[in-house]
Amino acid sequence: MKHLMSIALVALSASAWAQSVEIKDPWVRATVAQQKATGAFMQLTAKADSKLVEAKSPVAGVVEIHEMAMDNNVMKMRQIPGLALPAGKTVDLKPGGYHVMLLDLKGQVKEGDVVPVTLVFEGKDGKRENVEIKAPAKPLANMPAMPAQGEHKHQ
Ligand SMILES: [Cu+2]
Repeated sequence: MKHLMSIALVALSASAWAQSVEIKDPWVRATVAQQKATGAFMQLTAKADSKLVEAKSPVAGVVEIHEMAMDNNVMKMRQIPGLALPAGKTVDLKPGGYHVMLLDLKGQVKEGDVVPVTLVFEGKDGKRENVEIKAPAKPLANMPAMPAQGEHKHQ
């Protein structure tokens, strides 16, 4: 009974936060066999200023928040401590830009798999809330354009 109660509470707080930070079109890039890392992408729109500070997933041993940035004319990705989500502004996590990096994968992420990812948001008051999303796995080839390629060429 106690267990059931806590599940109900978690579900409640998750849905409350799903209203505070809108999460649209989450997806994970499908991997090939033996590939140890991939990215999760989505659009985040916060109602009040907040930050994405952490992410977790049962399919990955380590999950980090990454950005892509130019370093000596080479596009590199690096870990960032948090991704600012200004109120009302849609922040795009996409290939070639910000992404949730899934490292140390426990197995292949196949097209059509549904990958659970827990996002941890921190509000201005420092309060953290978890939201679990289910991101379908898709191959990158299905994307209409590959933004990373364009960014490489412009620089
Ligand atoms: Cu990365």
